[in-house]
Amino acid sequence: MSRTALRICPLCEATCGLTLTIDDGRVTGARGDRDDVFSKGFICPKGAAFGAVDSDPDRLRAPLVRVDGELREATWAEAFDAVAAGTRPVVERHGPHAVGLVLGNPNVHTVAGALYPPVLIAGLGTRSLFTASTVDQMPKHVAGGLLFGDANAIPVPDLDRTDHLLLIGANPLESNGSLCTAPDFPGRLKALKARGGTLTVIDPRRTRTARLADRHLAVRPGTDALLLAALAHTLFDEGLADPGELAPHLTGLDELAAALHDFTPEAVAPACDVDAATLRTLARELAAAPTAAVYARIGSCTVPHGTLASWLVDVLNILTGNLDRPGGALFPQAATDRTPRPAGPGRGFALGRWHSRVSRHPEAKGELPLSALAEEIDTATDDGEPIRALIAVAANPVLSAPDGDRLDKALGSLDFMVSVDPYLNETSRHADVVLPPPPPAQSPHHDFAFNTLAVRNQVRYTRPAVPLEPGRMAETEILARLVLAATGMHGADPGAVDAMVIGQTLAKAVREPHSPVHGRDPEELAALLTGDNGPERRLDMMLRLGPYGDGFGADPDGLTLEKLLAHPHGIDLGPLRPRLPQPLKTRSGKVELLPEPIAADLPRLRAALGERPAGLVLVGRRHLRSNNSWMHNVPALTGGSNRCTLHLHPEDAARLGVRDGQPVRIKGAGGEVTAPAEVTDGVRPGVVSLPHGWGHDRPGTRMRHAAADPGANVNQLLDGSLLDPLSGNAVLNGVPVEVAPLTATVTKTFGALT
Ligand SMILES: Nc1nc2c(c(=O)[nH]1)N[C@H]1C(S)=C(S)[C@@H](COP(=O)(O)OP(=O)(O)OC[C@H]3O[C@@H](n4cnc5c(=O)[nH]c(N)nc54)[C@H](O)[C@@H]3O)O[C@H]1N2
Ligand SMILES: Nc1nc2c(c(=O)[nH]1)N[C@H]1C(S)=C(S)[C@@H](COP(=O)(O)OP(=O)(O)OC[C@H]3O[C@@H](n4cnc5c(=O)[nH]c(N)nc54)[C@H](O)[C@@H]3O)O[C@H]1N2
Ligand code: SF4
Ligand SMILES: [Mo]
Repeated sequence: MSRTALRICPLCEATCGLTLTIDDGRVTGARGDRDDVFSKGFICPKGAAFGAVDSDPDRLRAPLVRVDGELREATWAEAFDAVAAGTRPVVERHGPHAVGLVLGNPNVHTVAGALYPPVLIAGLGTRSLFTASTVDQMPKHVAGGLLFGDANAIPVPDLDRTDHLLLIGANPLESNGSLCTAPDFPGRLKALKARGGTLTVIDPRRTRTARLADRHLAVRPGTDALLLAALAHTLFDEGLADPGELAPHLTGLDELAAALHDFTPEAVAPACDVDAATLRTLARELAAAPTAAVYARIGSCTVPHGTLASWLVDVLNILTGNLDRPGGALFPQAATDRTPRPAGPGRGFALGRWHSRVSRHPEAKGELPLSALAEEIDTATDDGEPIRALIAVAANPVLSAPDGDRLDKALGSLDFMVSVDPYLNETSRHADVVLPPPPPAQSPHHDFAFNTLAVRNQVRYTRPAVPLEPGRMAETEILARLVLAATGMHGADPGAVDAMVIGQTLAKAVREPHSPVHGRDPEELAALLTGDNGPERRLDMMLRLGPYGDGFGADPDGLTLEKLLAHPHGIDLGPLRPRLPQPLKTRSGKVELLPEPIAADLPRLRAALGERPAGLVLVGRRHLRSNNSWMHNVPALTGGSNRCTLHLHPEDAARLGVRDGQPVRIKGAGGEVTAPAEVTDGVRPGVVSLPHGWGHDRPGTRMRHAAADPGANVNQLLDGSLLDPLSGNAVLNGVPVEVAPLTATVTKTFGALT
């Protein structure tokens, strides 16, 4: 019997509502849900392949436990026994920091990943926390932390209302957007142009997004901070800096102007290959547009000056009066956000409260750089223990982080490792216990993370589209049991984790004068929660305490889980609204325009004015039918132009004697890889591009389709030493490489090596 069910797509940040067709408990089709309040029917090829992603035969069906060196299927009870037996002795003998925690990208796409990792981090008390953020957007968090006092205060471009979008280092026509949740991002860009707005794209590649733009500037990789500094300089220089209504909320405007004094368009132009006149024009256009937004993503973050670039993006939005105003860049307000506190000074944001053991990298947002994970495992020092046990949840750092070969060896040397992952892949193959979550159709969905970054305030929740298959365990329960096993409470009821969080949250809420439940009895409130299980009760609690919530009866028209369930296509909460000064948590209670760590990093940017290394530099790229490291196993999403080839410009190809389709050797500080050349003027001269997430040729994995066309791991070209110092973010773009045709002799050497 065929039926349909709604399911929010977890495959990228756009969070489209899907209508799944289900036959005999299997997803046989997916189309866009036209009634979805946010996505209104939009779907992309990945969403359309939801059924194939869901039913991949290589997904693990039962836990695996290593016995006599070999991973074998086990019961859930055996698996959690093994987790407790593997982690507890390490904590007891070597202390909490000897247990490392790696959280990968899909955690922001699951209910489980939102609700349980914070409990695990707190319960373990480990400082050895590494996430995908430090190979991605940590500079945005640090910039938000320093400017606004809150690392999660990330302004989002008001795509649907802006008159002018300056889009930097992002390719939403392939990625569908990031830190800017917008179903049908491409359609929204086209609508911007249709209403007479302008789109400028800054990218060393002429991407599909760039081809849509009114103007495309092929910047030299890694130099966006210089370019943005020149724009900000020009605004001051030409008297165009006008924060307007923001002025009372700002401190440090004069100091900012002085700090940017040297970054004239003329000084910056030779470094970034954008001429001074164009830089001035960009600045004037930003200032002149009725509304404008600067939006920069991964190409501006995964570079040596990632934090400065991210800071300058916000600075430009502020100097043009576009922060916090419709058509500019605003702070979303999600339904599960904490009860908004009254405006006023906050605790501020601190960096470097502790440091990594080996290279003394400062923590940022409680995290250490993923680039440093290998050395934190494989290098002994006098002060403190190396990581001996590792918990990896939805993470494949062997492919996603720099120098996978070193990390691969390091993982092999651990006393114990557990992976929560649906696949036996390059990382999870090292685990002693693999805990496989069910496929997405069997999981509930709510976007705790992406609703805080969405271009429209809205709230949606979908229950599992099909029931759990026999032998499956919900990922929420897997993580709750993992919390218990790793923190010395092995065997307790997993519901105890939710009950504890609910108890603590409500106890705190009733003490807060601004809370709608101030002064009430937490136990009485807990008894009011609805939902089929612990995670649903937690969602109900967050909704009810949140900015649109019913406050447990204080506002009978407010949100509850019950109300949300009655709106299966979601509830629209309106366009983004100005919120300042409420979101500010700096000690001054103002936007601090020139925070001390930023000022201290500016000399490094000034030095970059004179740096222009010779030779080729590498950048990445994404493909619409791919997603980081884990979707190459779905036949429907592979092939065609979705290939791991090295894009290089015809001029470079001619100079190097490389023909289209010929295998080339690419060499970087961390090693070398080979890939077929794809000669294209879609990259600018001097720049080559190789996508990430490939390299599926390691033994002991079980991703058969991916292994048939493994591609090369671009991150093997990195040695992990290049970081943005303020955020610890890896430098993945603008990396120097050498490229040469793969000659017969080299092929032979390679053959011998592999
Ligand atoms: N060179 C280069 N490297 C990059 C990037 C780049 O642009 N260039 N991009 C970086 C970025 S932005 C990111 S976010 C990282 C991503 O890096 P990771 O976080 O390591 O990434 P993924 O490949 O997205 O997936 C991680 C794992 O999650 C598993 N998984 C999938 N669905 C689920 C689920 O529902 N539950 C659980 N528990 N596991 C699941 C997959 O099988 C996979 O093993 O890569 C980074 N690496
Ligand atoms: N189809 C698909 N969608 C995805 C993903 C995926 O792997 N596949 N991954 C998801 C994840 S985890 C993330 S974080 C987002 C990322 O989303 P986006 O930030 O949109 O990522 P990309 O598509 O990699 O676009 C980055 C662009 O930056 C350019 N670039 C590289 N170096 C520089 C530089 O120095 N300066 C400038 N100005 N540009 C530069 C690259 O050429 C590239 O076109 O996408 C998400 N969506
Ligand atoms: S755009 Fe993203 S969320 Fe929408 S269907 Fe495609 S993969 Fe899913
Ligand atoms: Mo990412």
